[in-house]
Formats: sequence, C-alpha cells, structure tokens
Amino acid sequence: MAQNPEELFLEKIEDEIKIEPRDWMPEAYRKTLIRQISQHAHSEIIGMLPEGNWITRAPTLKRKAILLAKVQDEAGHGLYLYAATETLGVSRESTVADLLSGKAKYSSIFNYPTLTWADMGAIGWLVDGAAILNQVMLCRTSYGPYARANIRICKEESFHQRQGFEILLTLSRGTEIQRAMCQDAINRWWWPSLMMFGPKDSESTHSDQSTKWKIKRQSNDELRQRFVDMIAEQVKVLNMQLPDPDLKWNEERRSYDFGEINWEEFWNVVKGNGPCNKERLEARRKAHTDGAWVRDAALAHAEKQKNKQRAA
Ligand code: FAQ
Repeated sequence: MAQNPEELFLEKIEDEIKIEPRDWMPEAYRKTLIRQISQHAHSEIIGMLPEGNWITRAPTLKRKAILLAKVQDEAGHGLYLYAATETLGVSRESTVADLLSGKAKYSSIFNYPTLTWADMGAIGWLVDGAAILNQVMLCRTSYGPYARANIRICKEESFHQRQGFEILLTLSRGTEIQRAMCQDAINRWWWPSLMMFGPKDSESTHSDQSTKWKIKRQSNDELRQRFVDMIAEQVKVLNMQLPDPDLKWNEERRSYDFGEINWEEFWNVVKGNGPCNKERLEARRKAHTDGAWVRDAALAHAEKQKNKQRAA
C-alpha cells in the first residue's frame, strides 16, 4: 500500500491508472507535460499556415472544401491541446504569449515552404503520417487529459493522411509535369518529416524521464524506424522514389536501413533559422493582433451575462 503522494503517483503509473488534473504529481512531471503539450498545441496552430497558403489555390472546389476542413481540424486540435495544458495550472494567455515571443518551440516541420499543390499531398501523407505514429503512442500517455485529446486528434489525422496520399496518387497517375511535381514534393518533405520525431535517442534530453513516467512509450528512433518502414512500402504504390540512396531492406532486422539525417539542419531550424521561421511567427503575431477585437467582444459579452445573472 502506498504511503505518501509520490509513492501513490508512481504506483498509479505502474498500474496504468491515468493521472488526472486534481491528483498529486511531481513538479517536474507537471512541467514536462506543460512543455510537451503546449509545444504540440503550437505545432497544430502554426501547422495551419503552410496549408492555409493553398486554400485559395486548390485546383477544384472539392479539393478546396477538403483542405479547408483539414486546416480547421488542426485549429480544433490546437484548442483541445491548449485546454489540456490549462488543466496543469497555466493560463492560455501565458502559453500563447510564449509562442508569440519566440520562447516556446513548435515542430520544425512547419518552417518549410509549400511551393506547389503537390506539397498538400506530401504534407498529408508524410507530415500527418509521422504525426499519427507519434500521437497513437500518446493516446496511451499517462496524463488523462492529454491521452483523451490525442484519441480525438488521431481519428481526424487518419483522414488527413489518406487525403494527402490520394492527392499524390492522383498526381502520380497524371501527366509528366504532374508526376515530376509529385516527386519533387516527396524529395523536399522526406527528410524534414524524419526530423519530426526529434533528435536521436542518444541526444534526446527528455526521453529517459518521460519514458519512466510513461508520458512517452516508444523512443524517437523507434517511431522514426516504424515510419520509414511504413512509407518505404507505400511509396511503391505511388511509383515514386524516396530521396535516400541508402534506403535498403535489411532482412536480418526485418526493417529498412536508411541514410543519416542532417542534424545540423534540424537544430538550425529548431533554433529559429529555418526557411520560414520568421514568416510563421509574424503571421501568428498578426493574427493575434487582428483578433484582439474578438477576444474583447467575448469578454464584454461574458461580463454582460454575469451582470444579467446578478440582477435576476
Ligand atoms: N521540432 O528530448 P527530446 C502535427 C526539441 S503535430 C522542434 O527528444 P521530447 C499535426 C524538444 O522539444 C506535430 N523541436 O524531446 C499537423 C526538446 O526541446 P526543449 C507535433 C523539437 O519532448 C500535421 C529538444 O528538442 N507533434 O504535425 C523537435 O522528449 C499537418 C530535445 O528533444 C508533437 O508535438 C522538432 N521536431 O520528444 C498539423 C507531438 N523534436 O523542450 C498541421 C508531441 C524535438 O527541451 C499539418 N511531442 N524537439 O527546449 C512529442 O511527442 C515530443 O515532444 C517529441 C520530442 C517526440 C516531438
């Protein structure tokens, strides 16, 4: 029988009982979750920008409606995740302020430009594909609100991945120019997608502790390998190539070997020096300023309702 709050906490983790907002938790566990969940929320919100860039230029009305729905889904994911962060005792305002000031991180992947329509396919197939592998693991994370948010997110992400693959499949069966556009998008998004899983396990600062607390259940490298094994098969259906001369099936490991990731590029992007970091933050700052009247109106409305209730 557990004696003190810490023992009780560890016993729950051991017994696969979710930790809930009112439960006692170590301060470092709370801080790790705030860091990870808020970074995840920011990624969803910043992640709307590269695709938002193509809503007005989607090739058909149907494609436009699908893309619009997908980008709206990302906004919803951001909101579930900001709400999950709030259950840990930090305000939405301070979390968003950390993003806008450049203090908080978000996924490196969203600092690359979307140059052609094929990029919408590559993002859905590769970026959502990588995100799902990570988020399926997070459906079983030890903190209840984060696990439940991920369950909802994953349902929508699987539609996102399929719609991306379908865009590329259509292009891959099209004209020479469309096929070249498809291959070019795969070439540009492949390596940044592999970087989404984070640094190598040997360089990952948080993995050991997060695994002990069952926040993470598979390592960065394990998830990356699963992604390579999945995509290396799916790319054959597209009749396209992954841009890695070292990609090769390893019969002994029953997995694909693959080439070395450019970690210098990864850290450069994480530190704010990727192709679109500045542009992404500026777009969010502008949206925040332009949306000030909505927040003011919502507050004024809430105040009015409160006064009405008081008067009644
Ligand atoms: N980019 O010790 P670790 C999506 C940082 S959602 C930037 O291994 P950890 C949906 C890391 O924060 C995609 N920074 O860290 C969508 C840490 O820095 P810190 C986002 C990165 O937390 C699709 C440092 O490096 N998904 O795509 C990255 O144990 C399409 C050391 O790393 C999530 O956020 C990176 N790629 O493992 C939307 C999932 N990788 O905080 C629109 C939740 C690492 O010490 C369109 N997050 N760093 O300053 C996670 O699962 C984990 O946080 C990892 C990193 C696996 C990302």
